[in-house]
Amino acid sequence: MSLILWSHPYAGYGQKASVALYELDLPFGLKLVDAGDEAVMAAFRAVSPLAKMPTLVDTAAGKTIYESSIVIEYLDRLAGGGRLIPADPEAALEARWIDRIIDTYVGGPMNRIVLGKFRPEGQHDAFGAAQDAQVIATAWDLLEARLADGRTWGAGDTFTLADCAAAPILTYARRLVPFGDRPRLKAWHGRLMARPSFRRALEDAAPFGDLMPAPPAED
Ligand SMILES: N[C@@H](CCC(=O)N[C@@H](CS)C(=O)NCC(=O)O)C(=O)O
Repeated sequence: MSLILWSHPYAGYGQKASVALYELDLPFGLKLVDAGDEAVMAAFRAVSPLAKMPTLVDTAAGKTIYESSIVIEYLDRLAGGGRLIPADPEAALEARWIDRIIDTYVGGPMNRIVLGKFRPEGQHDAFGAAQDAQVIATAWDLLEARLADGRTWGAGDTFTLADCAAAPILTYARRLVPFGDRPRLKAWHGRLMARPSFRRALEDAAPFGDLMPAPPAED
């Protein structure tokens, strides 16, 4: 097996890569990133100096790929191209744009809010967390408006990079900032939840329990 994914099944960005692997039907081996195991973490840092999941190693090509979006670009090309990154340049631009919005204005602030919850007593940053929540709410508005053209998936009528990003990140982030009265966003997320590739990623995560320091989404 030439593809090795350094990840944790519960990690949102890790799921983003595994959704892509499942969509493209590419076999891979998981190297479990266990933050509590110093030997594993030392090995992970040797492969990936920033120690960010996912990190993909293609042993056949002798390549290590960092950053989930770049991992997906690489995997799509490996699988023949034109699926998760559409062949049409305009459609590809839209997929990358949605992916950037989700990564920068949902996933980034979400991870800061979550990490903030694990800070020691007296070290919390309520002002920063409120600002991050506002950024996520603005991203929800942007996505709701973008979905107004009736598209089925994040960037059009086929499942792309945009959906690989959205499936896990929306699932976690809506627990911090509810979708509220944004029916198109809610309906898109419903379709993502039913997608077999994401269901597999959720099944991979299930044995680890619910590690998210926020109540389940109610809206
Ligand atoms: N922009 C990065 C974000 C990756 C990221 O933040 N991954 C999280 C897991 S969801 C992580 O590795 N966290 C561990 C840490 O920051 O120490 C990507 O797209 O790959």
